[in-house]
Amino acid sequence: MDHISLPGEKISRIISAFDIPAEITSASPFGSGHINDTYRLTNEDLLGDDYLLQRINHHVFRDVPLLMNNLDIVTRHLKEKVASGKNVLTLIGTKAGKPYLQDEDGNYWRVFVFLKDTKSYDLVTSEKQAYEGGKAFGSFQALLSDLDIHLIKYTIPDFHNIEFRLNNFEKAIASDSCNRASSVEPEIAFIRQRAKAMSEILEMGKAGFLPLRIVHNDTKFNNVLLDSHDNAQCVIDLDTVMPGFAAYDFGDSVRTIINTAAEDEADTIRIGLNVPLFAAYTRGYLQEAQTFLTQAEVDSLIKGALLLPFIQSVRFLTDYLEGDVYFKIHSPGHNLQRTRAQHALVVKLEENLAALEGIIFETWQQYQ
Ligand code: ADP
Ligand code: GN1
Ligand code: MG
Repeated sequence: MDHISLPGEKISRIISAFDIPAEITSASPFGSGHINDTYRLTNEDLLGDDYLLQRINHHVFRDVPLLMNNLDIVTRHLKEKVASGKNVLTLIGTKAGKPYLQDEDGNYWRVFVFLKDTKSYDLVTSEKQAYEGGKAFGSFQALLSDLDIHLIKYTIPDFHNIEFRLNNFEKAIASDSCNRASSVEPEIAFIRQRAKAMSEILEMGKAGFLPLRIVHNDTKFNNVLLDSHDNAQCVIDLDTVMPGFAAYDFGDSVRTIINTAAEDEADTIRIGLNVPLFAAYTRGYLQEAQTFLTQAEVDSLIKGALLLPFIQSVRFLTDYLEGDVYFKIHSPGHNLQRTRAQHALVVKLEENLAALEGIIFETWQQYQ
């Protein structure tokens, strides 16, 4: 065992509890997710499958058995519908026949087959990548559109509920447990100014104009794997697959695709809009989602594109105010830097909203 941040002996014991049909020679930290801890497990047989070990963050996902049950239902449904079950996450159970392991410290672990020769991008650089990502997330929603929504439970209630997020934000300001509120007054004001306008999707949903669907809820671009030719291979990170609105997924992808800089760019001057990437993503997404989207949902997509960076900024700033307890950070002030980057993106989106909406409608017309 090498490259591990947990003691080797401990991780070896965890790995050996799983029914992995291979000899594992190393476990290395992998990926850039903000929530779970991920390790790539290397197979001694270079031609055989590698595996991916994850410690599920049970402070974020409070009911891991419920989450794993969702995952099982979703992956089974996808495998039944996708030819040969290819391009769907495959879980490896424990030797005791369970889908996850709980260790003596109370941590939850699971293992997937590692999808070799794939890449996940934190930053999108080509129209091909954006188009392929759009197809992957559109087809993901389409494939789940006939699954009984009542089977899928909420792993994090109110995940994209803006009222709930704003309430938590106001509570964090009021308690100001880390004495940080006075140093972020401009960012607080930015959020308060826009709070009301951002509740449109929620209101449309409450009024029954938008159908609840099974959606992914965490469609940032690094949650789709592409192959070496940038063809989409698999949608991953299924922990937040829950009932929600189609516009949430569209908006979260756009948040990461259209931005000319990273989600946490410190130099906000570098944050701009890459409109051709947005157009390519929209083309891929609507190509697949046209089979089930209603006109009201299509009208809501642009609102999702504005809401998701906004709600993300509310969550980052709340976490900053609460002392960085939710998102992994890589430096002090990281959550504030992320907040500012999302605000810069919201401003750019606001300035260009009509043009972006025009692209969505033109693309939609082509598919009618
Ligand atoms: P997090 O919730 O922390 O974002 P993810 O499930 O997204 O966790 O996994 C983190 C990273 O690991 C992904 O961004 C991707 O690069 C990689 N990854 C996840 N699942 C697989 C897989 N089955 N095969 C190959 N790489 C994977
Ligand atoms: C988290 O797990 P990851 O890194 O794919 C978060 C998302 C945020 C994202 C911001 C369960 O996603 O909601 O949009 O960070 N996931 C959870 O980068 O909170
Ligand atoms: Mg992820």
